[in-house]
Amino acid sequence: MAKKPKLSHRQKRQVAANRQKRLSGKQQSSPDLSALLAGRVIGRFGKQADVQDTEGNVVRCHIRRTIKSVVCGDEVLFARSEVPDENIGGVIEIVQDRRTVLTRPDFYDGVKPIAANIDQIIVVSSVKPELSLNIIDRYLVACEDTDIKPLLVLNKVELLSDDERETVSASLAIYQELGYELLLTSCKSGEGIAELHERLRDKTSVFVGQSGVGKSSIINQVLPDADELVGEISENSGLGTHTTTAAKLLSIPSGGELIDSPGVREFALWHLPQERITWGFVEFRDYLGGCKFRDCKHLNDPGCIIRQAVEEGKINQQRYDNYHRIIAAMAEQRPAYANRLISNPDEP
Ligand SMILES: Nc1nc2c(ncn2[C@@H]2O[C@H](COP(=O)(O)OP(=O)(O)O)[C@@H](O)[C@H]2O)c(=O)[nH]1
Ligand SMILES: [Mg+2]
Ligand SMILES: [Zn+2]
Repeated sequence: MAKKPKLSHRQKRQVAANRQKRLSGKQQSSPDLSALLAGRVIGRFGKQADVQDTEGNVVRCHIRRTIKSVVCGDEVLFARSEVPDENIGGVIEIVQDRRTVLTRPDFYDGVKPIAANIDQIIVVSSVKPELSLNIIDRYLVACEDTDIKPLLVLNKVELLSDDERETVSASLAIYQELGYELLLTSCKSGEGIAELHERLRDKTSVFVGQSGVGKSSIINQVLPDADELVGEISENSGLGTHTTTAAKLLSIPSGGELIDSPGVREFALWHLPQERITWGFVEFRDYLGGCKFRDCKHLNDPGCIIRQAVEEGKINQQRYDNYHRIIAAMAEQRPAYANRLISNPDEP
């Protein structure tokens, strides 16, 4: 056995001090909490993040290595560098608990956060080329999964005749009956735009929806400096594309904030397990656990009280049909999805 080395007095003191620190749970690098500043992450770039402090100053920060993830919208505590270099002005020390988080599936981690502290998801649809309730249902399921409140926006309504408008309003009434709010807008006539400004005030919002419905046009109306390209079809085309553009948090001049990126707009196209889809249909919740068989598919299974509720008119037939359409589409998509994740493991 090796002979124990003899410690000097100084070394002994050091060991005792280290031990004391370790036992009291203190890390040598623990930040002085009283010196930290509050801020919000408005952008993420590689190993750094831009943080906006309460006075509106933007400080590019390093991220303390012990922090697991920092995304756009995060509320953080950061320390200003004592000697700021020209690029880096501080270090993010603490990420506050997230009120809400938007995630995307990740091959390695299961899910990966992409934006945090969002108050509402603006689900944009349009009447032309066609209105798809199935797509709306899919977005609503994804919103329910995140527990972030959706606002349904139906755009391009100036294209409707009075009769068509009545038909469309009647078919969207299902959602209002379920408690979802609906706003009709037109970027051409300006209808509903003032109300949309009102709905964005004092909140952090994201816009989602299929390509061509008018998201960029609407964003240009609420963020005059955004200079969004209208008619661009590169984004939001689903599983075929993937994009590495990081999310940004933007201040709306009339009040409120927007978190935006092509990745954020692709939200809802991502895969969800079946039980989350079922949970996402709010009107099914009262019946969950009540079917005869625990693994009820709510299809032709005997003793299915969801199907029974549909037959009794308590659950809307179209919603029920869309539920099964979404389940089937997700099942079909699963293998393609896995391939996509394997081929792009480094996506942010
Ligand atoms: N008629 C009409 N067209 C619109 C309206 N809003 C957008 N558009 C058009 O719809 C197309 C797609 O718009 P865009 O904003 O690029 O949609 P995005 O793909 O969702 O970002 C463009 O040709 C726009 O000019 C609207 O309210 N009415
Ligand atoms: Mg666009
Ligand atoms: Zn059932």
